Amino acid sequence: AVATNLGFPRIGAGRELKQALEAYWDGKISADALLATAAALRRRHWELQRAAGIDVVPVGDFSLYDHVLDTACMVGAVPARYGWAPSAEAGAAIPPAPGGDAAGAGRATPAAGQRAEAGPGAAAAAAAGEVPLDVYFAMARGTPGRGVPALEMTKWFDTNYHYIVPELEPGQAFRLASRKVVEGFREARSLGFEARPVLLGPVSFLLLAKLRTPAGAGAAGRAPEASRGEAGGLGGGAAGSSGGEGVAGPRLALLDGLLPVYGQVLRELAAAGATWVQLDEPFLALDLDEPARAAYRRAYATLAQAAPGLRLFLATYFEGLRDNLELALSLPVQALHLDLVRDPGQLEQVLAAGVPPTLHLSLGVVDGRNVWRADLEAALALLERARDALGAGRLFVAPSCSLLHVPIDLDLETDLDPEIKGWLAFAKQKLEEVAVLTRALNQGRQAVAGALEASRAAVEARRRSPRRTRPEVQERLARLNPDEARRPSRAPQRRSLQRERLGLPPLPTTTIGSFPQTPEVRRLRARWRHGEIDTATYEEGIRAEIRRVIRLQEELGLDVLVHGEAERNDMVEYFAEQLEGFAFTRHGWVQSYGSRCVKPPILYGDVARPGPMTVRWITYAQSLTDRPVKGMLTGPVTILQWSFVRDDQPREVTCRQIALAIRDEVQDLEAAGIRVIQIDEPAFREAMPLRQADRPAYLAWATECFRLVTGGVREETQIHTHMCYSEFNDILDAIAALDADVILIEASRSGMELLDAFVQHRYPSDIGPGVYDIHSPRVPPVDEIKALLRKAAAVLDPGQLWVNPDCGLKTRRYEEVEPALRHMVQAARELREEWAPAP
Ligand code: THG
Ligand code: ZN
Repeated sequence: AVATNLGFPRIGAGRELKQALEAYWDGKISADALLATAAALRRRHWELQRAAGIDVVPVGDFSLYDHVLDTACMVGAVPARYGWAPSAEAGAAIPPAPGGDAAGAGRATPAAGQRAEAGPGAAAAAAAGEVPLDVYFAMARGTPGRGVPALEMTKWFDTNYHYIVPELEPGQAFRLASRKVVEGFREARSLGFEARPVLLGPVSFLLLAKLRTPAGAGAAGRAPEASRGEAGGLGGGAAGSSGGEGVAGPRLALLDGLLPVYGQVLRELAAAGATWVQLDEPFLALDLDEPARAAYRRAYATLAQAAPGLRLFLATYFEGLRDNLELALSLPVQALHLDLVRDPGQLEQVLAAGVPPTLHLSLGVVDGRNVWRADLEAALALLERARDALGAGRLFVAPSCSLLHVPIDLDLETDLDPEIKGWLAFAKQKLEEVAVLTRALNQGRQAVAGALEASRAAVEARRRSPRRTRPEVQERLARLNPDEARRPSRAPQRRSLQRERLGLPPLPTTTIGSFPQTPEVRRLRARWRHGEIDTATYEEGIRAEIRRVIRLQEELGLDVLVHGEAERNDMVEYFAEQLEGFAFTRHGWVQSYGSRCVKPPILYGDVARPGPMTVRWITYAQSLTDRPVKGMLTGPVTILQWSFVRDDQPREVTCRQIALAIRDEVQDLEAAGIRVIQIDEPAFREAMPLRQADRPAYLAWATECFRLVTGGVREETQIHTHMCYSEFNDILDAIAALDADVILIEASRSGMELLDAFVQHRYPSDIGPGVYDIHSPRVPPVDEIKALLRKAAAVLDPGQLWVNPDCGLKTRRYEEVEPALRHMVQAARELREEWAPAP
């Protein structure tokens, strides 16, 4: 058996890539310096993987921004607005692209930089016609100065990683326009590594892309930075959607044009000496219809012929093959990777179905999505079963998926509680586990007896640890009564009661919760964290900020105020830090998008709330004004989804525990006189299972958890929720079942089209469709806001409508926020006049 890895984190243990990228974007370092940092990281990461005992390392998994964007560049799918003019001629003999003024091109390409690192060989001519570095970044981030919007961005399956959504057009022509993976392979080879190039497979590439349709407007998805104008006229779905004909058909029609480019890449890789190529096809483990299955057959029949002698390693992950098992086993590839963490049972199914004699299996037995140390005994049982059936010579041992989604090295966590640290493994440790398992297969268990014993002891220690369990939490869960997750009446009945109590006008105005985090606020928190100022000084600083934010909102004339969240960093981290059952890392960064990272908390035990978390700040804010101030909380599903969670009990049990803790906070806020409480669930949609069949069960427990949070409040207490990053069409019944009084959503970017679903489902509660896009610094004119509200009022009852921005204001500056909110309030006032019933 061969120890292998499907992909490694890119950002660097010290976030070196983040720093280099941001310095480059700021004009502080050259392209060469950025590319040198990237090359140094690749080399360091290959060395780390080899030292951990990995026989075959991945290449091409590295990216300066995102691997889906890399793939779009590889196949020359660069939308015209980036000013990169592909030549009419096809193939390699293309003259250098003129660059075009949208992108300020002319600097080195990523491939050129890697080439420099890889030494001589490919000459400058090979760079001809390749996508330049600044075109690449323009696609990722837009060009704010010139107003060229970025490509959209959306979640990579059910992870917290965001990919850049390729934008294709009907009849899209493809041609080889980046040799990053070929150059990467040469680079690894020249450094002495046995490497397997990794490509995003052609079918998944098309299913992840959007098709620009000639007619129609509006675009879903998002791009949280830089300027985005109207992405306009895009249709189609992205990760997580089915490959249904209605949606995916037009994209899959591009397959025949795409395959020759993949074929060319495979031939160039073979010529460079590659023996295996990994093709990632996560969609092969999702719901597929017949046209999508046919696309898989066609694609792999073609690719199998493209480079005779080159062996194809087809990687599935994030789900089991289930009904696609026969299809997967029938494709003409030489290895098939299975995610045995998500679906351990599929090994037996595959063995029962009959593994073709020429097929290798790659068994993903070490969890690439979570941070727990593996149970080597259990993993080995699966591996030995496969070895006994197929022979060790036909096996790869691997993590379940790319390690992109976990931090790099547990050894750096010197402050972590040693007991909890003993339960964990990050990327490096996971690869060591893969190596141990491979040795056990090849040389027998006795060859790794020490490691197996250590694993057994760690598993046992975690199982036995009193740190994991809190009897009072478990008893409370066991005693839960369905009535606790229910308000006595439904939202429409509560509406007038609440509006009267709160003294709200029609079209009430509010914000999502956060106000700009100024450098002063960030510095205040940092100085307190580092012990440079005492708690009293810190708290007075936060109170001063709250005073400022409340005054500003009163002056602007907003109806429901917020305290501004100056005391919070990341919302999930903020709540997790105040709950029992979570641990935190110092260096456990995971890439979220581009240079941006998150440091997910590690939820290891039963969750409890030792005391109130937000009451102090909210009641202080409420003491400053007569207008209602909202209590701001993060919902249980989002805390669950954005943390590393325990794997020793179902997610829904963990989620209920979090819900009970937040419920207690809601009760305390209400008891302290807070009349409006908002429970944010931005991750509600993305936590949904990838397979259709699993969704109803998820939606049932997720809505129950939300209602568990809010179910204890009085009729007159108004519950708000906010969701972003969401398409609501397929989950509207669940959203209605949340029984919130007000839902504040992102809708401006789609020109209120997103409301159609709420209309069709006769959504019963109030809706605040965001009236301007906070992800852009642009200040929306009053008339534009009024036009959006008119659109909303044309389809909804105006008495249902709220007026608010589409997301929190944390990342914006007051220079933009103040005039934007002023316009928003003005728009609401003018429409109230206009719509007031005639006297
Ligand atoms: N919190 C968490 N997960 C998230 C989001 C969040 N996932 C989805 C979405 N929001 C991701 N968006 C971002 C936006 C900004 C940053 C990261 C993810 C970001 N990170 C800082 C950086 O990389 O410089 C680090 C932040 C820090 O110092 O804590 O800017 O809101 N959990
Ligand atoms: Zn939001």
